[in-house]
Amino acid sequence: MTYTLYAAPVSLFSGKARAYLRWKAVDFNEVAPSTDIMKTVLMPNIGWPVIPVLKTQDEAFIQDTADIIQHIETAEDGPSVYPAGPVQRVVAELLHTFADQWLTLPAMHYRWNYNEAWVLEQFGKLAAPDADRATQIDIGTKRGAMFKGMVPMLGVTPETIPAIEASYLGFLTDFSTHLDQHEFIFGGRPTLADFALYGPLYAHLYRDPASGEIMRNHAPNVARWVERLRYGDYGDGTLIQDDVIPETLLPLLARHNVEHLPVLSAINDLLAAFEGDDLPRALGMVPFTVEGIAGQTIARPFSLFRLQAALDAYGNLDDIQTATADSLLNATQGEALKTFSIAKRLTRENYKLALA
Ligand SMILES: N[C@@H](CCC(=O)N[C@@H](CS)C(=O)NCC(=O)O)C(=O)O
Repeated sequence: MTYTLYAAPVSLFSGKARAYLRWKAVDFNEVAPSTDIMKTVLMPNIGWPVIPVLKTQDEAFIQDTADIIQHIETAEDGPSVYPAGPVQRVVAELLHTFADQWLTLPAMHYRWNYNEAWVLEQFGKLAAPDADRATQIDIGTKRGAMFKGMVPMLGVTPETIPAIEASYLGFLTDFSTHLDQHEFIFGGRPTLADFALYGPLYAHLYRDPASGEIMRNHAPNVARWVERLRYGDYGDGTLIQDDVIPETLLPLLARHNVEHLPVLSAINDLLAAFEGDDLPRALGMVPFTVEGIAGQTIARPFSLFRLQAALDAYGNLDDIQTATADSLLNATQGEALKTFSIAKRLTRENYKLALA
């Protein structure tokens, strides 16, 4: 008996889940979310159209990549995806937040502003695998409209595009410098942060043809890291010991703290003011600044749910570990994280974000 992963090559979070399951050597079949699968499996069991979804041997359905990972970590043998060091765990969860909730800006920008025709056809092939090409493009255009519509909501506009591109290329340079010295985020095998980063860096920024060319030209090292995860070249297995954080990760953390932390803080203010029981997917718009250029981005309370995992890991540190984490935060413009408190504790209920 195997697991079933409802997922698609074109989907960001599918890439994250698939790469993790492969590394974990879990036996699974991947099923594409055709219109029929959406109607007969995903909608009845999850309640809204989303991938990836994991079905277990007991016919239980799991949605949200963090929940899928956590479930498999408990249910299956093998090395842990979570780094052993408690401070490393904080860093992993921060990079998880950065990858899932902030690198989606360049991911969506490059997909929709450099690869639109290609991606619409991909959407069509998924929805109607047996239809002719013209029909697929037509269906794909309809299916893709929602995702395309998200691009300006994320804050990708003619004014912000040069800054988003400059920041992404800066990120690629920083990550490349890290990969000059380490095969993965914490050394000789992938951990949570690698799979999280693989989400945006695979489907949208490597596999979409025009994006892949940019990555290979600007940061061939990062393209090779994508390929290591894609083809199962997992390194010698030795992680960096003694809870050491490689210096080369500091620029990645700093980019998160400078660009995304003020956004998280503004979303937290909206969450504090929110009254009601059912959390909407967005609480309005909040300002951001990237490379000196200001924009507005959608205030997703889900982003705080990822941050909550990082803050929980930080809260679990003992005094000595807290001092280490604090000097790391001081060195990466992350001081605000030391006292950050999520306005209302968040959880997942019925495959949705909810107030705990
Ligand atoms: N937090 C979710 C995100 C899943 C997600 O956003 N999936 C996209 C495809 S990559 C989707 O199906 N989105 C539909 C929607 O957001 O309405 C996870 O980690 O699984």
